[in-house]
Amino acid sequence: MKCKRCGEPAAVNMRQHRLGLCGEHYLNWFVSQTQRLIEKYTMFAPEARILVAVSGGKDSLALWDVLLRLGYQVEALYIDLGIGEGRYSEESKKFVERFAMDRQNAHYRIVDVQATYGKTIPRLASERRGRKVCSLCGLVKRHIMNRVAYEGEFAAVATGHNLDDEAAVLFQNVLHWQVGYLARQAPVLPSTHPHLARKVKPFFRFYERDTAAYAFLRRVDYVYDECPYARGATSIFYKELLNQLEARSRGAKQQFYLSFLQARQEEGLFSESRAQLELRDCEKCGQPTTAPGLCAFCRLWEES
Ligand code: Q46
Ligand code: ZN
Ligand code: ZN
Repeated sequence: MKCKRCGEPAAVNMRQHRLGLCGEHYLNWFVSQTQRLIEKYTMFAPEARILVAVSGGKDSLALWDVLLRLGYQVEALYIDLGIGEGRYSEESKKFVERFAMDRQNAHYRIVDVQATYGKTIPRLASERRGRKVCSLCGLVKRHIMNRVAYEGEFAAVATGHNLDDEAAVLFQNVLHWQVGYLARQAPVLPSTHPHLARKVKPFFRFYERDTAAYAFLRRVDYVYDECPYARGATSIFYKELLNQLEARSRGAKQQFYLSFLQARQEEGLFSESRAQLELRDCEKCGQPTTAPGLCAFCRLWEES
């Protein structure tokens, strides 16, 4: 296949778009597509300060790279969860530090969960038998992102979720008919409380292999190992299923997710379930909670 722009051999072939591009034109296309989506979905304004959540993986580092190239005022946040007896988290952190060292203006901050709150995620989970590590981890990460965004007065938190991630979550939510989750699954989540950050996903239209191609062509070095707790996760199984579907029917993954968004936006699917729950301020941290007293995050640490 040849590059559609210049006729040179294509380095990336996006079957879902029937588009092949050489390395140079692919990188330009990827960056301008991201900008187009930021504007189309009014994710954030050109002068806004953005906090990008980075894990050391390809998607979040690629997003940081693209936002810097687009000239946004962006700062990264790495949350050290203390996973893999520190090894996995340490490794991941090194990729974040190396990324920043190679680029001017790549500012970042690190929140070390153990140093800040007293325990690593695996330690916390071992004391909370019956609760899944990933559910505790998600709760802690969300809290920290909201806190840092609030304290640092960032306009939004950007994450590197791609279309494969979003389609797998959608598949899971549909399989269990999780109406509440379906109502809140979107590329832009507005802030509904002063302590709750606006959340945006500028890569939500890219296939995972497209973000991998971008990272490869830009020589972004990232952590290859997965979090040990991700192994065997159902979300990975759902991704494999969707990839099988995609292999049979080109563009199926994209259609599955984008049709959902369209039905949500144009036909008001799940709009009734989006009605706001009454939120109160947590007595300790000020973040919103539906329960009186402490929020789930503060309760977690009070109990431990
Ligand atoms: S980091 Fe945390 Fe993930 Fe690891 S423990 Fe689970 S949620 S898998 S994105
Ligand atoms: Zn070209
Ligand atoms: Zn709280």
